[in-house]
Amino acid sequence: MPVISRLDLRDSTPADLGPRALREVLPRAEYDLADALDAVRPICEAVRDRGAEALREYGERFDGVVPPHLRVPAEVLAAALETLDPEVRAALEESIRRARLVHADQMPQEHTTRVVPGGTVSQRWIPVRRVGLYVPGGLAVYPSSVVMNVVPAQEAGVSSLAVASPPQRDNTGVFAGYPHPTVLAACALLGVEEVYAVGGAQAVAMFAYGIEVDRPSAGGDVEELCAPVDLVTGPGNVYVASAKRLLRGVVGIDAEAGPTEIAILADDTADPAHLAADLVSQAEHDPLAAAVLVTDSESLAARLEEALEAQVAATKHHERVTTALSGRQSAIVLVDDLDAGRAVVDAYGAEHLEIHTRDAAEVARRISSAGAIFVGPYSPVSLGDYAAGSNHVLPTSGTAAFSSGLSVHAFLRGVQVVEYSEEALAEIGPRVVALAHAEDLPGHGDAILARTGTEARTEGRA
Ligand code: HSO
Ligand code: ZN
Repeated sequence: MPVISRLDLRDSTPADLGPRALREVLPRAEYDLADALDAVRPICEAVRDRGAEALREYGERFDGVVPPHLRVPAEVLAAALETLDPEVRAALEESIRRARLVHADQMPQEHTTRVVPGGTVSQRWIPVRRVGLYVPGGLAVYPSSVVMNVVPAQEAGVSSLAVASPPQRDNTGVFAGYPHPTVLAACALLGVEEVYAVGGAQAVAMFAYGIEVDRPSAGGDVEELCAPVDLVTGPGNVYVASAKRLLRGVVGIDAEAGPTEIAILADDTADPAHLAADLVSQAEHDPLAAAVLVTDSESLAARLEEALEAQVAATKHHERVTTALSGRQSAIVLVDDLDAGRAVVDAYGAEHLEIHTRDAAEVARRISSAGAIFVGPYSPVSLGDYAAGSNHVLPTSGTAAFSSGLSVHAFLRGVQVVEYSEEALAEIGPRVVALAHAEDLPGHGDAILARTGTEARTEGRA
């Protein structure tokens, strides 16, 4: 079986097909939440109704361990930081520093528009009050996701912030029954003190409903209580995504992340060894991960296949990688030219898109749909995963067509502040009254007239 399949779109005209039709022929992971939604509904209800007791039961059932305390004690967070490998600590610190630079620069300006003399509309940005950040811990552990969720929230000015991550059954010593020590250390480095040993759908439910039921735990010294949050962010598996869909409305939800995706648009100048390494790098996340190369070069396609054969055989998680690359969600897509290639990657709307072409920056400027774009030979996705300064929580499954990666904007609400003087209101008054009557809402007009001195005109009044 070939390591990755081919899809030949040469002699077709992708740009004329239109994005919808094109998306139908392009490979993508089947991602159906229906079954998971049924599984997740009773879990969310149990957490709502039975609180901490249900969370402990699910810890045992799904994570194979009951946390000693649902809220990780401060001394455990401190121990995680103390025992963190210095090299990993230095790397996390640099990742945090770069992410702070980028996310601080994203902060929108407050401004006031003087619409007329005496009439202004100001734009204010107010941080969400309390957020819950989910950090997965399944096939891999994700301290980098702690950074990518916490930094934009902090830079946006969120004042109350909690992290949840599944307890790890293999933890030992003081960490037994808690999330992975590196995840805890990342929380400690960022100054996050409220961390829960809760994973999966039940973590989203805990954030949505809050946990008020308390039972003195073994030591009796930790208060197990999580106040409900206003917004939940962070990636997760299909159960986490289902819980988000179910609880959207009870709580704000930033996105339902699906399996990770990398698409590469390349011409014959690309280095196949680099491309193969980048496809493998994202395929190692998940057997459902998608890896797609779009190219106009038959020779590059052939050289990439060779490079992939060699790299897949040598990579640590080769089973996962093989499944992901040979799955129907991954392919080498051959097109006639780069214009056709651009139409294909735009229609696909990948979570990550790398550009390896002549004039890569110019090609990148013309891309209209991708979660994040990585330009040229020295900007691989794995740089962005850890330390480019960009965020790695990005839209998947084609949702880049209408949504964005995580940034400070997810944690801010824009509020318009309207202030008109008496004169400015009097000047526009007749126009408002005319529109109010056109909509048969004369009371709206009266609210203006009551102020501008003119008699109220509500019809049908004596
Ligand atoms: N590529 C993942 C993020 C990640 N990679 C975390 C390594 N660690 C989704 O963007
Ligand atoms: Zn990654």
